[in-house]
Amino acid sequence: MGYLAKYRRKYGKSFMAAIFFLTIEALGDLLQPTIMAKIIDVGVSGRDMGYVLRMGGLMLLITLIGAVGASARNIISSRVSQKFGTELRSDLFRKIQSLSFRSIDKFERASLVTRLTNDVTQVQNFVNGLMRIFVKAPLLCIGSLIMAARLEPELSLILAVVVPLVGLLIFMNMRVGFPRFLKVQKALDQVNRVMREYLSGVRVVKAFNRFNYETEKFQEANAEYQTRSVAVMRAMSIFNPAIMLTVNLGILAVIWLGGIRVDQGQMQVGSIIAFINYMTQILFSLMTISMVFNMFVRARASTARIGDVFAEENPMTWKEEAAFASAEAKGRIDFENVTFSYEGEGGEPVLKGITFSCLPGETVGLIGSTGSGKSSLVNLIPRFYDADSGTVRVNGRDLREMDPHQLRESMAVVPQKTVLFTGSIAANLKWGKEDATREQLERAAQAAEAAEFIEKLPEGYETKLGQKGVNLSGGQKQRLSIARALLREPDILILDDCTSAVDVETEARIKASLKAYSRGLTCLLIAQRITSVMDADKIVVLDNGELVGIGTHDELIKECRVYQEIYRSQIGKELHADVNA
Ligand code: DUT
Ligand code: MG
Repeated sequence: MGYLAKYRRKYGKSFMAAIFFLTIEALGDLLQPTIMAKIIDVGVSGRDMGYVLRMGGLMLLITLIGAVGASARNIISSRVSQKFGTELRSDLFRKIQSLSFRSIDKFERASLVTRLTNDVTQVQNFVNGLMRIFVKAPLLCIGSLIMAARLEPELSLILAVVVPLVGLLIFMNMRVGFPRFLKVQKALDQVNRVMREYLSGVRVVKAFNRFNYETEKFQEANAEYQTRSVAVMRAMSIFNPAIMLTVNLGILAVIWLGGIRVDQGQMQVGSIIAFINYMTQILFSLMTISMVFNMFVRARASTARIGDVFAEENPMTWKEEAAFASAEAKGRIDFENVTFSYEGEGGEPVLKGITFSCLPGETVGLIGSTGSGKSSLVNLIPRFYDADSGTVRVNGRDLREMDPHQLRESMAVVPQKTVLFTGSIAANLKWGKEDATREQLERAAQAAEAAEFIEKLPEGYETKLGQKGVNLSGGQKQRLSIARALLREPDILILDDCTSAVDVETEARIKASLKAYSRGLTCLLIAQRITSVMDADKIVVLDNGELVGIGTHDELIKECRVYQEIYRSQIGKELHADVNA
């Protein structure tokens, strides 16, 4: 995982410090049984109270040093893992922000959230665990083996049988457990996915009374999760008792053989106790190792998922030089034989050979049936996506040479789907211009026909939106989002069907004030209603990704079949409505 190298470099030293203290702690643990054996064998059996006290003191001292080591290691490992997790999370967040729309489409938003939260936490926990127990376990295991062998070389023969046997059992445990464990992870992902889908569509679910269907879907996923978990537990269930049995048989053998040797005067009782202590320490560390391996499997899956995001390259390039728009080209947009598909070159094109221009100061209407590619077309202008072939020019410059960041400074987009953020109305508007004054806010709100309803709200511009705040109607939100765009004082304004929830008169007023608000503004206006675009300087008609007509209303109504159809269907209906009224 290449991206982890940075953190390895940064936290390597602290990590080693934690390992150092961990070693002290482990050494303390290793010495204890031997000292105890001495106390029993020399002190107690020799009735030497002074020796017992001296060795007891030593034992206390070692315990103290071990405790200090443990505390230091605890402090370091918590700090390092927390810092590492926080940094990884914010790096990932920054990376996600830099992703192109194509990449975001690819990952699916919800999964990016899981990567940012759950996956980072898994890796963080693993790093923490690594510093706490992982290194300690092999240390204790090998150390205990050596100490035990030094203490009683003959009894170590039992270890030579028991330890490989336990090792084998643990290995088999992991072999059986891993694949099943991965399946549990997958099932859990599925439970999360169903839940996410339900929550994001909860209104629709309730509206269509699909509650039972959703519940069933959830129960299915949940049951699958249960089955998988039970399968793991069942497969694993024989191993722990088997390990315990093996070790206990080993202890039995130690006591039995040790007893014989004590009888023969070749060995002392304390050594047997110490030996058994070492044996349980070995067992304990082997079990810890297997536990950490479990954590490792999870962390590895998470690391890979995070790595996928970091590996995602933004293929957009640009030239560094400052973009100077010549005065006469400022606000100009040109499409030249543009073809575009969401899958990238070779995919099903949603725009085919589009050629047209918006001159500075023009208002260009964009109309066409739903799915005809209107939004896709305007998405190319702020470089949300790059065209597969053909050229898009803004201010007379090829977009492929322009820094998207700089490009977007000079334009404002009102997206089809209104997005407002938690916070006050004023804060939301200021997205358009951070340092906007109150007058500027009011002027933009006025132009977007939003001022009136904002002033009626109890707290006016300071009214909080979103969670715990007020909820606005669809049309009110649309007008706020127009005001936000206007505040930017852009050269190019793109309105993607953003008056769909506003009544016809209000829409007409908004359109009238747009021109007055900002002179020389190039405006691209997408609409479903033909009345919204009828008075534009130029109307572009899209049909199924192709440009099928361009011109003024009068020209199109004569020549363009698609335009005629839209006109007939909409205006016809409205006349009909008038008659009924
Ligand atoms: N499309 C995608 N991926 C997207 C967005 C759209 O594949 O992220 C497809 C769906 C459709 C085509 O592109 O077949 C054109 O969609 P677009 O949103 O551009 O259509 P529209 O003219 O804006 O439709 P509407 O009036 O419903 O907004
Ligand atoms: Mg659209």
